[in-house]
Amino acid sequence: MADTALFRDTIFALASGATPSGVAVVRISGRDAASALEVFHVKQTVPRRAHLTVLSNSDGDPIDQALVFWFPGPASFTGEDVVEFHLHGSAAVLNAVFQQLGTLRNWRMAEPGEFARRAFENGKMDLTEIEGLGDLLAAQTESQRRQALSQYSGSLRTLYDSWRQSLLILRASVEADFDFSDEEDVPGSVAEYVSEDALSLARQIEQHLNDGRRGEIIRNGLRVVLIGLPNAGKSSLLNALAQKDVAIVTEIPGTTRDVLTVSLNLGDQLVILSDTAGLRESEDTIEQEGMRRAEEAARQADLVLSLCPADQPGSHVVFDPESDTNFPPVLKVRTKYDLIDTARTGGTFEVEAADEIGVSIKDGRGLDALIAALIRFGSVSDLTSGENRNNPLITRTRHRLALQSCVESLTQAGDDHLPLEIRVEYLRTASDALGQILGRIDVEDILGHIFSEFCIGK
Ligand SMILES: Nc1nc2c(ncn2[C@@H]2O[C@H](COP(=O)(O)OP(=O)(O)OP(=O)(O)O)[C@@H](O)[C@H]2O)c(=O)[nH]1
Ligand SMILES: [Mg+2]
Repeated sequence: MADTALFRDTIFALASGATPSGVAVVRISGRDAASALEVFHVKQTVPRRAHLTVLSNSDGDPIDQALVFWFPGPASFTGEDVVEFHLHGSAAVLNAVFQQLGTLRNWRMAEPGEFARRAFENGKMDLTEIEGLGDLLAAQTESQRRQALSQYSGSLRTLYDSWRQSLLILRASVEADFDFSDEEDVPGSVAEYVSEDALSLARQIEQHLNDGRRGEIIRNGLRVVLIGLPNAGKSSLLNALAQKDVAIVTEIPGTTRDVLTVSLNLGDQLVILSDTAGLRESEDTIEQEGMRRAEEAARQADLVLSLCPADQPGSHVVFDPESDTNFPPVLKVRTKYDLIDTARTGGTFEVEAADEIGVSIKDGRGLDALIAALIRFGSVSDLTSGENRNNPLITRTRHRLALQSCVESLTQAGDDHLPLEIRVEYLRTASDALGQILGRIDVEDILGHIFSEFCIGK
């Protein structure tokens, strides 16, 4: 067990939700955790077994009836000695327990994420598993839950560890060949197999990177932005999808000025949907600012829905995506589709084109098809289940950047114009990049950030 100042104190915290609650779990971890049992006069406990007893204070007066768990380290969440009290969830019970624990020397309340930090430092979990745990606690949709659980259970760790392992073996064998070559009997194949192995791993990692950001979309939500002419029906569509009157709808063009965002759970997919100001030539300063914001939001989206009313054919507005390869994908939506039936004879109405989805919020048609298209775009429904479980997705920019730098190093390592000594060095930086994702090396500066996102008690 790592023995630094980090582990000097025995820490305690409420590990369950806000009181009052049916049950409140107090978690205690540290080298003196066992003395919590003596302090409350708990007679005997069998490790990892529930023990129903009464906790009493120093005067022998009962505090509460509790279930007590005793997890001697290292077989515990943190790897240290851990005690858990399952109490009745009232403020008074918790105050009495915390007051007693606070009198002990070198005992204190835990900081946010401190239990997880200890688990990490004691090698119980790597950084991807810690992040998976954080995501699991924050999960709101089924797909987030599945993905987080898979990462918490080690899916990314297993994959990255196996890549790191094969790099270590490759380096070791090259270095062994180096020693051998001192004896003037140079095996010609060394340079070749370094190239072959490094480039083949680079290809595997590139394939893993080339996932359409689906893991990040599951975790952060699919960012969808509605754009179109004034009165195209953007705010009406947002309200229909949110099933709430969130945005103001009027027949006056230019109603919406600000970007308005709602979070929706569509078919297990978290969708962050934004309504924007209608796009048209305007002298109005407020409207111009609204359009600037609309464009900015659209450029940051994963998917843009470009709305065009059925009675205004050919008026899809997009910020010239043709000339901008970085513009997000656009899905065309033909709104007010109910108007088609009433005025088909007028000749100005355009039927839905092959690449469009026709919707009407008046009679609800096309809304299911639109939702299905959004879910398909996020294409998450089966990604985190079944066979895809063995194909874990990247869930954070942190992972993506490290994997990209790993691929760069591997490409250099595979370059047979470079001297072998340099290429071996690139193998090392490649495996360090993987080590950083796992938190095995050089991550002190990001640890504070990751653990501070946890709640107290985790
Ligand atoms: N018939 C019909 N009318 C619709 C439909 N959707 C919206 N409308 C009407 O079209 C008008 C404009 O709707 P909004 O949702 O405010 O349009 P918008 O695109 O948000 O407009 P701005 O905020 O001005 O850019 C309102 O009078 C709505 O009632 C539809 O599906 N069918
Ligand atoms: Mg609007």
